[in-house]
Amino acid sequence: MADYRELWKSLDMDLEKHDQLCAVLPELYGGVYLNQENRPEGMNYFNFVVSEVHGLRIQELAEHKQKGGKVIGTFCVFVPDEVIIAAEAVSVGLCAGSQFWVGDGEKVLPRNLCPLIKAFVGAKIGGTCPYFQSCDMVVGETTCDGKKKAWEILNEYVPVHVMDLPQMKRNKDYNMWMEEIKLFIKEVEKLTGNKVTVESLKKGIDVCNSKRRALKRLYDLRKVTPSPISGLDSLLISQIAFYDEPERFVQKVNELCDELEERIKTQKPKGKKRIMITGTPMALPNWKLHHIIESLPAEVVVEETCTGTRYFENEVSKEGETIEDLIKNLADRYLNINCACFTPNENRIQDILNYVKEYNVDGVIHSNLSFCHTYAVEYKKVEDALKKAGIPVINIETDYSTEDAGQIKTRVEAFLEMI
Ligand code: BJ8
Repeated sequence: MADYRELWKSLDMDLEKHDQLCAVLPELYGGVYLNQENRPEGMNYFNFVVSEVHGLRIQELAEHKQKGGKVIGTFCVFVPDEVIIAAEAVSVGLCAGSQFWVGDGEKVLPRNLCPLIKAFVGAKIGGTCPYFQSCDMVVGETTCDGKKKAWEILNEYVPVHVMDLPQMKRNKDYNMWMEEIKLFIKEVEKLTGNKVTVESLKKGIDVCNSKRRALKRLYDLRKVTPSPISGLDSLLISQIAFYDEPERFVQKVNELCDELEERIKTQKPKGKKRIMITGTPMALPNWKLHHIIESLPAEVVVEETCTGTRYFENEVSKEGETIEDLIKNLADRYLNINCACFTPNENRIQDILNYVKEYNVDGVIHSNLSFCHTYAVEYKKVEDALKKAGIPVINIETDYSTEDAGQIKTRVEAFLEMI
């Protein structure tokens, strides 16, 4: 990686602490990713993106800002990126998946809280995430209680706009969500000085839909037995989707898919168990569960998570001639995401059952970040439905530490034997 210290300094980062972070990532990445055998050539681009994770993309953001552009950080797949793109701002996903940030988060948050929340707050207050440091505004949302209250603390460090996400999906909730999108548009227009027009919003819709289509194409290829790409590599691509330049990302994913289509023609059976992961999101660099599963005779073939299908399923329609029409289209697509923060949330159960068939799944692992109550409570519904369908399922609750890795491996091993 080139020398980016001046750039990081200009972002007011804690360089010493950041050095410590930079020192652990290559080893972690090497151990988890580069040891995989027979990886597609197309993964070289994504290796490069990781090697430059705090470099080249940050440089691009800085150049955008030098030209007067704005950078907006998000934490949830309900925030419509289309609006951000329409206002010529850049969107970056800020969910954090490393234990490195948890300690700083615990300085201002209770310890018995979801690690994802502690990590993103810690990343900001420790000044060790250049994406966070590049943001002119971040967008929170009222999903779980932990996040909802964390915005108040985060707002002391960076301007936060909170979108009030309904918790049910009745007509009045759709109307409320449309109002929230309108408020969000106003806020983004105020920040950027750019008007969101029908034309620019349609362009934003195009960009986001093309990203969804590329990811869907990748996931469709995973339906083949054996999958032509590991779950680890697919997870990495989903994680990178949240911050890479969208058009380049789409091109690289499509190039990779071309290669995978060729692979499928010649590959031989591997006899691995096909596993679905469902549950809480896995933010970069949380590769723990995939790594454990794929170190055993199993492959992860689909993730029903926000770093999986919930991020890309369903496109936004471009039909309509007014901003109001397009806002309705956005609300329709986004309120179709089935997060456990909704009640009831039967459609998530249906999604899981559908994916079991579509991806030819042998067993399901419910992955729950510690202290995430919505997903933990919803597990009962998931378990009941899968048992009824005759599909083995286990629940694994874990955080970002590595202490329980051995214990999880033993449980997954036993689960695979039982399938
Ligand atoms: S749409 S899953 S990205 S809220 S932070 S809810 S893990 S306790 S991230 Fe999420 Fe949006 Fe839902 Fe998806 Fe639980 Fe942690 Fe809360 Fe979390």
